[in-house]
Amino acid sequence: MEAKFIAYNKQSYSETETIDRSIEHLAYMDRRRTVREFSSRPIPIEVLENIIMSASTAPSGAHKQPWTFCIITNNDYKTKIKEAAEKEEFESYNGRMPEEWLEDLSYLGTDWHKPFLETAPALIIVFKKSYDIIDNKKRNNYYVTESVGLACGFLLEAIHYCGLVALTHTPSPMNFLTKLLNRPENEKPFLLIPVGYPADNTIVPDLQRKNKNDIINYY
Ligand code: IYR
Repeated sequence: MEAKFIAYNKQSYSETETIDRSIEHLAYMDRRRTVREFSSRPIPIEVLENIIMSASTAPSGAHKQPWTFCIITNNDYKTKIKEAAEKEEFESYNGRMPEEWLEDLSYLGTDWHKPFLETAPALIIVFKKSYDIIDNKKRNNYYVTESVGLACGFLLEAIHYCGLVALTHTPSPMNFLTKLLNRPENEKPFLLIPVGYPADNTIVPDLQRKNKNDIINYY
């Protein structure tokens, strides 16, 4: 394919403005928390579409955009997903997860019950596509996990920007979603993200984030 280039639409800030923006953005991002209790207040479909389109602005290997998003607002689907996820999670919490893993999770208070899969007004299920099918031919995608991970990061930021909250849920194994949602063979479930407004008086674990010295190395 022949490359076509256009002018980059840049934004210019002075050094002080850049510093101020970085401080503001850090404070804003630091307010994001994973939330497990949702209000049932519905989210306008336009909002769900826009946050997904924000996610889809993420960079991807060879710009293949190897992702699909399913929006679940239908109660029957939510119930089916909850039942299937809890069945897997029950097995995970009762034998599949090693002792160390359970110990690492104990302070978060998670267990196999997943009520948020029904209470959240919307579930966004992210699928990764290891290949595309174009004119009946398989076309490879690249750095699929990295690309879809980046898109999910963008999605979480968009959710936060809208004053909504989310939970990055990882029922394991997740292949029940492929069947339930009748997804094609080239799509694999990646993350299940309930999205909504936080329930009144929601509490979150009192976590500390790592500090600069723990995560940054200077050379
Ligand atoms: N998938 C399970 C277990 C779980 C695993 C990790 I790592 C977490 O940070 C939280 C939960 C669940 O969703 O409960």
